Amino acid sequence: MSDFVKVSRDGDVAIVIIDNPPVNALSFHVRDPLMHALVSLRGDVSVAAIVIACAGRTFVAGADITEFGKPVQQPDLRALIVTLETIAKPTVAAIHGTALGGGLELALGCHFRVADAGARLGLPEVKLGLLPGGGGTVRLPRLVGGVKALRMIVSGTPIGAAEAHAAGLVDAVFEGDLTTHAVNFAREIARKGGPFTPVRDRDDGLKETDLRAFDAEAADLARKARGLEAPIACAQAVRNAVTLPFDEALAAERALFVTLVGSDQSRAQRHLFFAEREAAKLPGKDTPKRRIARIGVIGAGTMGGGIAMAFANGGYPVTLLETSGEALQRGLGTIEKNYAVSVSRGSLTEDAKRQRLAQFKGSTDHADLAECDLIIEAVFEDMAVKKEVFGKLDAVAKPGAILATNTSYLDINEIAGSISRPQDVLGLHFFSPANVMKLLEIVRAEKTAPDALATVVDLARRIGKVAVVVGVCHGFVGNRMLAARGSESEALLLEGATPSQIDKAFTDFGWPMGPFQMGDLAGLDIGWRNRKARGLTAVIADTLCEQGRFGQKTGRGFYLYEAGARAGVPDPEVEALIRDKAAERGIEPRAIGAEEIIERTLYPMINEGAKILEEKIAARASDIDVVWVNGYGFPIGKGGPMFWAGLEGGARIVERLEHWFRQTGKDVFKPAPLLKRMAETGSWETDATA
Ligand code: T1G
Repeated sequence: MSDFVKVSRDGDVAIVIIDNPPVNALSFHVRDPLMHALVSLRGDVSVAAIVIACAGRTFVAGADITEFGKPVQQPDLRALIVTLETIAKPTVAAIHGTALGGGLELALGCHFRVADAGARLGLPEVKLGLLPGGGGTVRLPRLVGGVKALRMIVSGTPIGAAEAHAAGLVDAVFEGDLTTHAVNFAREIARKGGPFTPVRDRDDGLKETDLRAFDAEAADLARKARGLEAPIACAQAVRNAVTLPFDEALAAERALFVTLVGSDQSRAQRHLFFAEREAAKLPGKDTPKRRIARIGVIGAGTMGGGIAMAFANGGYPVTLLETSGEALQRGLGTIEKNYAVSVSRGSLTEDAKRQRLAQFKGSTDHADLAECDLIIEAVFEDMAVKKEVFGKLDAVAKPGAILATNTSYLDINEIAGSISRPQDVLGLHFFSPANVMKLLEIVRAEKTAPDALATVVDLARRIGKVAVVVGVCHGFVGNRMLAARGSESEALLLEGATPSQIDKAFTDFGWPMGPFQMGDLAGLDIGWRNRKARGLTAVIADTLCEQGRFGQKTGRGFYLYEAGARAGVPDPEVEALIRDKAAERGIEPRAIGAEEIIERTLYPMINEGAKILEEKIAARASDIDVVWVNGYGFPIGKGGPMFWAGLEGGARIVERLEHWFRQTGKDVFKPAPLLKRMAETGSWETDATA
């Protein structure tokens, strides 16, 4: 017996309970006693059937990810499953919560699987840069067929119990006391008598697999892999299951797994898994939270409407305030249209759309915000306007209401200092579209109360956002580093790189799009307005805006957009403009390679990240990675800018920054002390975080 695996009896049925909080990961201290229990029960003639279940909130959620990269301690998961399949008496996995990864693979080692109606089952290893390494790629197709197994394993998306039952992955779905149902199920199966066929010897699913359809689907998925190795390996492993004998396919799976688990991409994705969870942790773990029942949003424009939807989608009633009935109706109309689009795409039911729309209450009277527990303003990005709004909130909001600004840049300490309750003020920086983008920068101002901060961090999780707590500075973490990343864009254009060449260097790196494609998509006028407000210029972008070329929305920006096209094509007029401006400055254009483009854009961005850590604007380097992966599309296979800096090598980054500093004299290339220290130690730890 062990604390992590307990065996009890219900007559002739043995019940093995795994109890390894919080998610019953298959750590060594579970595998070892579990193996002993299975071997003992296998030989126990008084046992007619075996049920494997879990205590706590979920069935096994996978191998223990913290064990990866360390020597494997036997028995490993594969040995457990092999032992399971030597047991002649019926074995039944009783699944509740989420059976994921190694947890589902353990269940596939059983003859039967029964599930609670609310259970979800999946093989999400691809999200860690891996593939199911416990036989999941070879056993799952035998039950659900090759194409469904391919989709489940390459997407990593779990399926519900009903779908799993329909697909043949589970043998029964129950409501209520799952263990009792599982015991009765096992006893009935034993009574009927065997033999009981292990999944490895079943071919129900394989027979129905159409290899041509499979290969077509696999090719399509490969095109979407965007440089990630794991999705390709997953597809190959499932194809092996469909075309090779079991043991050959299993050996091939193992080889692919070993390659992936040692890869930088998987290390990067495992880093991000823990980084996202770390980012949401605050000092003072048990800080009391304020009660949040109703949300107020001021401004029903693009951002305000998206923020309101994000909360309505999370089940919160929202009071949406605008300055006029006409603006309010326009905002509510846009929200309704957005939900209608989701319904037409099949990602939302009509009923859910009605429920969400019912969460909204429109108003043009600030007094209606008095009942709100959290009020977020998404008004014009101007300090005077923000202060005016907060002055009104100070007068109408209930005591203890949290007052949040969605500002991207402005000084939240100044906003907080303009009202009587700075302890209730913080920033909630959503990313557009706010109802879609996962990232939420939570900006802690100097006087923000700890419970207000803890409340919104918890709230972020409840509405499905990835929260990162950041400090006050111009642009916080994401936009401040974005400015550093783009500071050389114009210089690179004037020196001879075309927008397409720069964008291609980015997409080849793994970004979904390059800076000029992104500018055209977001609208060049946004940056133009920001630059003018700060007295800055960007000769090419400013000229384009003066010509009314704002990007996709005007059909012309850095690129030309044929009617309605999403992808732009190079515009000879823009390239001529760049050449003219270069000539005016006596700059002789030259060929500029991708390596130089990356050095003059991403290295300054990492340097700015080092400064952000030195200034304690971010608590951890991994927080910066979480911001960039979830807010700006930094390729997950590179783990975020600060993790990638480790792969690239701090010394190389310092050396190249010093080179460009000598070439240009620009501060953006002057290596930050912490970056130099990281180049020596390999670590981003600062004195404060060490
Ligand atoms: N290993 C170790 N720790 C884990 C873990 C895991 N598999 N899953 C979660 N944790 C920790 C997590 O870090 C957090 O810790 C706490 O548990 C609660 O997690 C061989 C190779 C199950 C849906 O990828 O998707 O099996 O921050 O905050 O929101 O083929 O956890 O409290 O210290 O996420 O309720 C495959 C990963 C592994 C599933 C629950 N399995 N986990 O979500 O809680 S690889 C996965 C999740 C594998 C085999 C392969 C989620 C969850 P802390 P949480 P949650």
